[in-house]
Amino acid sequence: MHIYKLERIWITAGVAMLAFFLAVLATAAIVDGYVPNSRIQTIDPAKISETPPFDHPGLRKTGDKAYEAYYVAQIFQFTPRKLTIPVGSRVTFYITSADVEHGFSIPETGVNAMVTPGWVSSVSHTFKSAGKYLLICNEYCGGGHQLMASEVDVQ
Ligand SMILES: [Cu+2]
Repeated sequence: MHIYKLERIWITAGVAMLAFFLAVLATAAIVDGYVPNSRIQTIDPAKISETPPFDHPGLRKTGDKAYEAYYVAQIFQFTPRKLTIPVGSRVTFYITSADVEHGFSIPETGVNAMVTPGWVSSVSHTFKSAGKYLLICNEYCGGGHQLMASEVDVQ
């Protein structure tokens, strides 16, 4: 089979780039202990109800317009069902799942995390405008997936 010189150059460049990116990923995973950035710690999914702070999910004020929100995702709901915060608040969400893989997304805000049983995911956002933000599960998790929603009310 004949391969033109220019084709060979592009194939070589493509394979070299792929090898380079895989080497960067492997280095980050092995040397830096990289895990997907939303997963910050492990938790026993069977003991969520007795593991602080997830034993009392909800909002905690940590400073002036700074909050931490602890969520438990479970078929087919988020706990808490609703958050109310003032405009301009920065919220760091901590989410874990009690059963299966869920999603945690607030459309048009950049808040988007995968929620895996056994892990705590985290994502932060500053709510600069007032409104009722819909918080949804964006990973198919079963027959009632479309019902799985919560609300962030920014006043
Ligand atoms: Cu779902």
